[in-house]
Amino acid sequence: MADCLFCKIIAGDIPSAKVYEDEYCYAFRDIAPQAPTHILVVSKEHVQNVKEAAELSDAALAAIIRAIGKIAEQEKLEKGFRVVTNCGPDACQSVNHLHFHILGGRQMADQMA
Ligand code: DGP
Repeated sequence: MADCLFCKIIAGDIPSAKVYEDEYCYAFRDIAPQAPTHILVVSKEHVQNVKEAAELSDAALAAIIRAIGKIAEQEKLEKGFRVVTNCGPDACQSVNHLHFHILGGRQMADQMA
């Protein structure tokens, strides 16, 4: 999508610290990390958020979930990690391209929000 920040990152038009890539998704370090490990896993196909994720193929959806597990292993998050996806204004979604935050490397707060 022409005016989408994450589409530009996937295309390599904006630099990013890549940690993983396959046919369906691309993962890179968040520019403003909220934990020692903070990675964004984005679908290569542009959909706005998890509500629109039903438009993706089953293969793409499965690949994204598998990628999260692979990245956690790669990043040695043996003690655990949190996966967050913000959807819409109440959730403070700031980039309207489906992405999952992987947060780890420290004890997460008991409360999620
Ligand atoms: P959300 O608020 O859930 O839509 O998350 C968007 C995230 O994207 C936020 O944690 C900051 C990150 N981000 C925004 N712009 C850039 C960028 O140019 N590069 C990288 N690596 N991350 C970005």
